[in-house]
Amino acid sequence: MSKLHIVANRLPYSLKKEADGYELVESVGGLATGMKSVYTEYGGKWIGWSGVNSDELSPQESDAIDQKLLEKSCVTVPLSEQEILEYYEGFSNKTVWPLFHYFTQYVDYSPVNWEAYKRVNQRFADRVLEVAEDGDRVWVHDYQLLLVPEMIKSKKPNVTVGFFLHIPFPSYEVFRILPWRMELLKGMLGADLLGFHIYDYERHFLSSVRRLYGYEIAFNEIHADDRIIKADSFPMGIDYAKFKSTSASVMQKTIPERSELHKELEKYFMTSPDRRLILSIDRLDYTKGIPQRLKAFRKFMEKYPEFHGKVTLVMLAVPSRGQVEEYMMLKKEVDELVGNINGTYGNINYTPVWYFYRAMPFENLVELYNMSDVALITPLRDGMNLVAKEYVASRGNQTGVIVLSEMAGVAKEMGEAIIINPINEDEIAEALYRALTMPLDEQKQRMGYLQERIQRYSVFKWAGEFVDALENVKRIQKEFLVKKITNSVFGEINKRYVNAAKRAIFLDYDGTLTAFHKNPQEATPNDELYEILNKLLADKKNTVTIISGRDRYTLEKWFADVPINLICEHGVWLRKHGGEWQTLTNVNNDWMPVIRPVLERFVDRTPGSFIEEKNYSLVWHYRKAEPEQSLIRANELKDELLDLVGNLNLEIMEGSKVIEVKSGGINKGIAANQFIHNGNFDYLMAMGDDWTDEYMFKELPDGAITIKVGIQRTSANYKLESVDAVRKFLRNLGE
Ligand code: ADQ
Repeated sequence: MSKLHIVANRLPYSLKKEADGYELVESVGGLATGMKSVYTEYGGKWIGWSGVNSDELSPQESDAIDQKLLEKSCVTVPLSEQEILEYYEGFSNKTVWPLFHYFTQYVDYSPVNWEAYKRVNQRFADRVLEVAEDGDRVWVHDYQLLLVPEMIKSKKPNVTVGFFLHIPFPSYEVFRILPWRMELLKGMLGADLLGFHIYDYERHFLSSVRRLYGYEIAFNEIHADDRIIKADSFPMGIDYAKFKSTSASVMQKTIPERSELHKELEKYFMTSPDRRLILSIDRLDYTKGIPQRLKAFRKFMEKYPEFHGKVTLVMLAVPSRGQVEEYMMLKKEVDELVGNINGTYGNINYTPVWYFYRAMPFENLVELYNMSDVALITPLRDGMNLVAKEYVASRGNQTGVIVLSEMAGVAKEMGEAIIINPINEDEIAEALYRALTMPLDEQKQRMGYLQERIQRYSVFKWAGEFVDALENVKRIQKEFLVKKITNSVFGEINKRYVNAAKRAIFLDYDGTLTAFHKNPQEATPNDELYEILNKLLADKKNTVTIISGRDRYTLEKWFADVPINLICEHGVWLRKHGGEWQTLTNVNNDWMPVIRPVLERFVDRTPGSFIEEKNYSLVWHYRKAEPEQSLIRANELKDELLDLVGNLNLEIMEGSKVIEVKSGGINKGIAANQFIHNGNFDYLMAMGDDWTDEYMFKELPDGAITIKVGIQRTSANYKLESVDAVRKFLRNLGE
């Protein structure tokens, strides 16, 4: 079975220095829990940093640590102090982190840090390349390693790469600010599957890919140059059972067995039956909205004096990135606000805010979840926020209310929480009042729904679904490979070609023989193409026809000196070499005055788009228009046209960034079949890249060699990935 390796900035163990060397301490974070089940099950390795500065280790210590970790299937990536400063604290935490959380004012654009980020990402990738074999799967995690997928893929294309981003992916308007945006996207696009917590991040990512790389995107499939890449959302879950069972067991402990914290909390509740606890837990980070939360609590105290002496906010802040200036300032602000609230509303017997600036042991955390009436979770931006889910899992008696920021990814899954805007102090104060006075029945009903949902989609399910989706992309990619013209397939096609006595070859023009151009009139044939066509035409057994949607004047001009047949406007016009233009069907264009004004309206509303008028069709081109707006407009236009075309016997054809309206009863398939009628050809071949060519692929007789250019689904028998591949193919035919 193919292995599955995990790559993350940190390993699932940290190191503790003891008198006789370093000890491994197992991490309990969400990622470590979820991934451990995955990489052990599939026999892979976990590649990451041990958390210790490599400058501090002697070579012997370093070897001993590597060995210990290897016994746990972990492969270390050493980082020096300088690298930690530049790659981790620098580019990861001072550039990507603030930018992706929309804190653009905090972003540090240091080229030195960027260079270190590239170097360290390469080191991670190199370690992966040492352990991953062809056919293995690799799952890369998070914003510290955005370049790793491509660094793996470019060296080992047969390794399937997944990537999951744990933080938000920002809107294109924010992402574009970064000078290294192209490189970061390219790095991510090395993955076969990209996972995000919620659809909004996925959509932002796809939008950046479309705008910066111009790739076609069909739903959530990116058609990159020669590969299909998938993006999808997978909302990360928690180890629900662990929180649930710990919560039950801590509450069943006898009084002497209980923790100090537990006893203190019980004392607090004993003083009065009206006492209430509000819980706030996060890393001390500017994205978490802690000062705003404190201000909202102050507002609540101001508005509802009846709660003085009865309500306490327990605020846990885990120290984080304490050397960075913004974090130091944040700490100062939080300290001052806590002091201010306690000074204003506290007295000898009552402290409104209990503030803990430290990490808590797991059991204490669960005790707090279990004993708090309200969870106040108000990040300004948060990829997901697992605290909200942990609170839900720990509520044994199904009471408790969550006041939750709409800016946290988790809000999408928690319609039963009281959803607030984290900047709106009044709204939060009101929400607190509502939460504290919510009837128990209502609390239980809401919590019941939440528990059912969060329990179902645990971290294990999440990991499992991602791995399944990775398999699925592999399958889609294989489908493409099945039709791909490999050397041996080419050999077969060529053998039939060489043995044939009379051949008909139909070649689409744009996107097949020549790459697309923003201005269609500039997509002229070059010398290489003339040479390829002339070589084909020199063989007297060949009848070669260009079959295109273009108008006849353009093709006539471009191919004036080439002895080739032309079929234009999707089959309206035919000119055999040396002959006159003739129409293949009886058509008229009385309908044009009805349709043209509709298209004109769309041109006015879609800057960059324009209309092309052919003899028997009208075309709306939108290749030069803003990509996302024009997609919406194209759908609107199709809707509007659908209402009109039925009565007028017209057809709507959707090509590559064009919508064409033409008289019914004409298409490339009908035209090609008329052309070969009675021709006694024993070798038929058709090549094309878009939807209009599918008519040829479907309607040519069985046995025809039909070739789709591009990676989209097709009814053709074969696929070639690009114009370059088409040219190479044609050049080699008959050799
Ligand atoms: P974080 O920003 O770290 O994670 P979050 O998802 O809330 O945010 O996870 C915090 C974890 O730390 C929780 O498991 C919590 O129990 C624990 N924790 C918090 N305070 C603690 C304390 N005082 N003592 C001990 N433990 C404490 C990033 C993204 C999130 C995303 C996760 C997972 O920023 O948006 O949900 O990754 O993808």
